[in-house]
Amino acid sequence: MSAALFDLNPEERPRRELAPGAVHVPCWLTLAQQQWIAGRFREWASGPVPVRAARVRGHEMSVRTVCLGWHWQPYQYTREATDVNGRRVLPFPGWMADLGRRALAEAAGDPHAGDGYAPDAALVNYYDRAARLGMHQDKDERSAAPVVSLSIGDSCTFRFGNTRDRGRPYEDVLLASGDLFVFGGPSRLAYHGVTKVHPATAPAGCGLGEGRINITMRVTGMS
Ligand code: MD3
Ligand code: FE
Repeated sequence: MSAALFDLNPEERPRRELAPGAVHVPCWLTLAQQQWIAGRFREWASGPVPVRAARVRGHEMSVRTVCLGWHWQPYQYTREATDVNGRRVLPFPGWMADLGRRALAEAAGDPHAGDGYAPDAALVNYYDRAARLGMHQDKDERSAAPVVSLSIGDSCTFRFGNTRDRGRPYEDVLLASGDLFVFGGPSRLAYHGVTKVHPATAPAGCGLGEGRINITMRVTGMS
């Protein structure tokens, strides 16, 4: 029995709260939804601000990112992508805010849990087979509101750590196409990263032939 195939069986990957506020819901998006979102990604990636590798302390990240609503660059949010081509980023889509509210309701098991949630920025990351994301905290937002994460394409090993430092304790979790992850409450400032992309694991029909897309929705607290 293939380990990867076994791991992707929903029975083997139950929904789980890894730590208070950190909820993993495997297989949340349908294949049709994944495919549609992958199509939107191709549009976003072509401009007005193209998908790019951000430079952090002089080093280019291996992950490439395109932003919606607000443009993220280390370590700030701006309306214009002053580190790329100076153009204003695309607006945050209404359908994505709706999806974010449904995600919070799903993660909490409470149909009203997402009612007040108004994400205004999305970082859309593209990983090729060699891309990694080092352990970091997301603390450029001025709001403690949850982050909603959606994955499409190849699966990856996601490392969920603690709020103190990059080291142990941490837990490695498989994130696969269609998975939802919500990080709120005490988990909002946990260190996390992506240690490996698993090539050729994208399910047929997800809209992405190779590589991995991750969308994170955030509330910047900016105006
Ligand atoms: C835990 N992205 O964009 S998503 C990022 O798969 C980022 O592309 C990863 O880390 C990716 O900043 C991980 C899961 C995630 C996102 C935000 C978090 C985990 C988080 C914020 C707080 C704690
Ligand atoms: Fe992050």
